[in-house]
Amino acid sequence: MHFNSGVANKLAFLLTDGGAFNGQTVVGLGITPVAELLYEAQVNLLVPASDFYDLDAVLLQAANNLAWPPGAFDSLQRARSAVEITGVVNPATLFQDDFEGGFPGSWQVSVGTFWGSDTSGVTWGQSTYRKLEGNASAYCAAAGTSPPLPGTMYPPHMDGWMVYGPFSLAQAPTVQAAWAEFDLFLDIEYPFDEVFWGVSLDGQNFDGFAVSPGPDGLTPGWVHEVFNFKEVQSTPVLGQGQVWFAFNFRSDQVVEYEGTYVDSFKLHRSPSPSGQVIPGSPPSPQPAPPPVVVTTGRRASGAVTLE
Ligand SMILES: [Ca+2]
Ligand SMILES: [Ca+2]
Repeated sequence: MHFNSGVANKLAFLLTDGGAFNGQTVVGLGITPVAELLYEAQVNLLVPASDFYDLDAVLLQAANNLAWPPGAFDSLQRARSAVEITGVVNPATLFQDDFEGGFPGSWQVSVGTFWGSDTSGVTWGQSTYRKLEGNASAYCAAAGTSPPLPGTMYPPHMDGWMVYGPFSLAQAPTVQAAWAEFDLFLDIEYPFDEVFWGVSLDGQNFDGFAVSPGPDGLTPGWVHEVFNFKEVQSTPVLGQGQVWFAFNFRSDQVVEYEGTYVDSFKLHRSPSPSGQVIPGSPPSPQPAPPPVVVTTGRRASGAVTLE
C-alpha cells in the first residue's frame, strides 16, 4: 500500500482538523471518522496495486459504506475539492468484460512489429488456466502462432496487443473523470519483460504505464488496478469522441515465465452520460492493424511497481 503523496496527507489533515486550503473551507471531523474512512478505503476497497488516484474512486464509497451523515460528506467533498481529486460522482460503466464469452469479442487482438521478423507471433487470447472470477480470463500468450500450453511459459520476442475502441468520452454532460479498472496476475521476467496499459486518441499511439513488478516479476496473486486517465497528462482523453484503450505484453529474447492474465475489466466515466450509453464500437470483423508505437516516457520497465 502506498499513498505516496503528501496530497493524501493533506486530505487527511483537512478532514481531521478542518481548515481553509485552495479555496475550500473544510469543517474538521476529528481523528476517529477520518481514520475509519482511510481504513475502509485502504483495507476494504484498495489493494496493493492502487495508487493515489485510486482514492478518487473509493473515498465516497468508503464514506457510504460507513454511513457517513450529510455534514461529514460535505467535509469530504470540500477536502477532495481542496486537494483536486474530485470528479467521481454518479459514475457509469461504459464497457466491461469478464472474458467469459467468445474472445476477442469487442477487443482487437494483434501482433505488433517491435521484434520485426523475430516476432513470436503469439498474442492475447482467452484462458481458463487462471481467472479471478468465472471460468476464464485474458492471457497474454493464448493465441496467434503456436501459443504455449496453458500454465507453461510465454515465448520470447512477444509483442501482443489487445485493444478496445474507439469509445466516446465526449457525450454530455462533460466528463469529469474516466478510468479503467481491472485485475492482473503477473509472473514475468523483471525488469526485461513487461505488460503495458494505456490510452490513445488514434488507436496507434498509446500512452500509459509499463509494468514489470520488482523484485521478482510476481504479483501476490491477483491485484486490482485502477488506471485513472488523468494520470496520462500528455494524452488528454477526457472530452474526446474517439478514445482507445490497450494492453500490450512484450518479452525480450531470453528468460520467460508464465505471463500476464487480465480479468474483470471495466471502463468507467463520471458523471454518467445523459441518455443512452453507447459502449464503443462493435467488434471489427477484420484483423486490426498492429499498434506499434508507445509514446510515453514511462515506458521504461519498472516505471510503475506493483507492490
Ligand atoms: Ca473471468
Ligand atoms: Ca524475457
